Amino acid sequence: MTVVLAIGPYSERDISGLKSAFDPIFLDTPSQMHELDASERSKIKALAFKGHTSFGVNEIAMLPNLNLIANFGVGYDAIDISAANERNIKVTNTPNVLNDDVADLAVAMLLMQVREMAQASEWAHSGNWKTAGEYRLNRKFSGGRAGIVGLGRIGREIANRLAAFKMDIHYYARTEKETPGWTYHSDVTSLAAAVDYLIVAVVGGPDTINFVSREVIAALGPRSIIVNISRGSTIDEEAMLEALETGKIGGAALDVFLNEPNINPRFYSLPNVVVQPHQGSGTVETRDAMAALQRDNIHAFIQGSNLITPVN
Ligand code: 8YV
Repeated sequence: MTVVLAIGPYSERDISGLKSAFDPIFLDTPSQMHELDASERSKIKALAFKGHTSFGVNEIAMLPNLNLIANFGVGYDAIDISAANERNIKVTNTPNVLNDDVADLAVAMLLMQVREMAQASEWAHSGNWKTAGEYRLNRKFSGGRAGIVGLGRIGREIANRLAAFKMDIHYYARTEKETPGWTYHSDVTSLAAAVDYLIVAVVGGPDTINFVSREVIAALGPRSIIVNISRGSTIDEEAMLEALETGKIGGAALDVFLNEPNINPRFYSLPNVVVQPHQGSGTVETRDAMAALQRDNIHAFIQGSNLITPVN
């Protein structure tokens, strides 16, 4: 029988799905592998991984007979793919099933920011509406200029939604796509200079660290808004914080941060930032679909059939 290890902050639903499929050993974090003795660890063939704690060379070395890492999530930047390749370990992820939710949240956060919905809600909740009058006028959303950084599966869903808001769509991607009416930029700084809203949907990992650099942020104007639903690492966070604090950009709507959940406390006191707790894919329906795809990949591995969504 294939021994499966499950590491990560799994929900009760995920735990019962994994239990009935594989009866795995459960750990909350990779560091808890030290609690298993060497003979237990050597029996583990497949890992059901969830979360954003790094799983690198040292962690892989603790599982000498590991052949599969099935990641719960489309982004697998926590996993060292070169280290996995060295050991011929296959890695899978959960693409596509979360595109709608993540794109929905990106658009909702942008709309929330532009229409000042949190502040306006507070205005009504606090009774100010009755005592102090109407909430201040804000800004028209439809018809703006949107720049998508990364026109992959999720970026395209975001662009499609913003196009329905009659926005002028600009995008950066490694290569130009078949997108009539949308404007391609081969570099992110030129994209930033052309738009009101910069929506970051590029993959995380070593290749995209600070992809939205200080220079890119400087190319945005004082009314611009940055949305990030990818990874905290894709934006120069220090440069963004400075730009937000000094009014060089208008605002940000962020679902992802460096060092989650211990995010930089400077974000807490910024009135021009919408902060979400990395919940892009966080609906019951989508998390169920992600869990099912993770299990299906493990089943395929056990049966010796083709993996459904391999990444290496
Ligand atoms: C997480 C995500 O996977 O899919 C991704 O890349 O960032 C999320 O959906 C989720 O938070 C579980 O860790």
